[in-house]
Amino acid sequence: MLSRQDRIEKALHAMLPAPEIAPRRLHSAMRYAVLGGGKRVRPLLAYGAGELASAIPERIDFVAAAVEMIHAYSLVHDDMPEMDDDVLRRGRPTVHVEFDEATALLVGDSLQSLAFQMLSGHRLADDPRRQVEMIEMLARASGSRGMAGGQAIDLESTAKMLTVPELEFMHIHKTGALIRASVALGARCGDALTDAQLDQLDHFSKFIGLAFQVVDDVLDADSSTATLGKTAGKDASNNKPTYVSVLGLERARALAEDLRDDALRALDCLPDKGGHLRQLADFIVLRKF
Ligand code: GRG
Repeated sequence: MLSRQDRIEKALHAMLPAPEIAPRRLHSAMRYAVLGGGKRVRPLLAYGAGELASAIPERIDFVAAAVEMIHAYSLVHDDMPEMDDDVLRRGRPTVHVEFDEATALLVGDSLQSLAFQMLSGHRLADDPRRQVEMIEMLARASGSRGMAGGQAIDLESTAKMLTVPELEFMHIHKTGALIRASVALGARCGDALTDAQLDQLDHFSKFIGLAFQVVDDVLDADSSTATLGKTAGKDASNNKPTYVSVLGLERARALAEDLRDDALRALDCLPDKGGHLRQLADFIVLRKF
């Protein structure tokens, strides 16, 4: 049996257009953006939630690949000079550096479309209404009321001192919405969970999404470019408000632990106490990159 990590690599490989298919440069750049490493946190969350719901693994593959495609698109656009202006991602030159800016824009656009093609072109749920609901969930999580909206708030926040609730609002959208959708969509590939259990999973994903961002801020402040595979210290050099700039390093670390504990508590009433999601919660908080 393939590990979850192998499953997602294989699925992404198969779902991305082959580099020999025209337009070859765009397809090569899409593969470069998606297949070049990455922790695959969002797909792993989708598998973890899908397993709890006794979903058919082939169904979860499409959801896991779709959320990773949306994530990869966001990274490609975020790295462009108009946004974060970065040259290093996943230990390699960013897409606009390796290819060019116009290609990077098109990579993001095409990955977003491909994600929705994966969710709409394959059977993911027995009830078609549930599948439409799932597609809508990903659309909301990615758009102006979700990730893209969070990015807009982030851009407006440069050089501002935010309060903790304001920071939280930004990150619930920018990072949290896609993490929440990854769990929710994975869980909806199966039907073994009650509505109350789905609600508990949603609590888990909200806590773990915020914990993910707090840890990201800590690592940016406290780790090296070589370890992270992306430019360290970017938040401070871009004058961005972060959990570290607002709370300080130690309190930010403690907050990440508290959020992890809240997330784990939310899993207690789920089958196998949340199974693989418990390990993922630890990985998200203890990770070094
Ligand atoms: C451009 C619409 C648009 C949105 C961009 C998510 C995002 C919004 C920007 C990424 C910038 C950033 C560093 C956000 C902080 C948290 C985050 C998403 C980190 C990167 O995700 P990881 O650590 O990356 O899961 P890998 O490479 O492991 O997949």
